Amino acid sequence: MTRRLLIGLVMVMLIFTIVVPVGCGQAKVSTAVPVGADGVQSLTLAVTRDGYSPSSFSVKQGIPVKIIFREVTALTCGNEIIFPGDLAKPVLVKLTSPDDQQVVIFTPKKSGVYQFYCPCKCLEHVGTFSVTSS
Ligand SMILES: [Cu+2]
Repeated sequence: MTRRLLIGLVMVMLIFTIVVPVGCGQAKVSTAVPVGADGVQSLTLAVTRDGYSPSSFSVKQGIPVKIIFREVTALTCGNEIIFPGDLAKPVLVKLTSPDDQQVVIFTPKKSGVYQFYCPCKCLEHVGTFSVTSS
């Protein structure tokens, strides 16, 4: 009886050590933006009730990036986004209606991790993207 219980416990622990880290890792995996036929890395960045979608993505250095910013639902502060732009001076982009779309185009020159956020930098409106060389 005790031995069975012990084996059961070990099994449960094994499942947790295997499954839990994988689950956490998947949540943090950022969307790799593919290079389109036009030679541009295009990504639609939407504001949803839960925040930015995707909230994290990665692009390649030296290749133009086109961000199409839109919102899925009418929101409070989520309609404005501050984007690093050309990574030298941040740009503020503002959606005026739920149907509005704004485009930000820049070419990442330096690898690293950058943030984009709403003007009040509230918890759900902070995202990151990484610029990778190669
Ligand atoms: Cu916000």
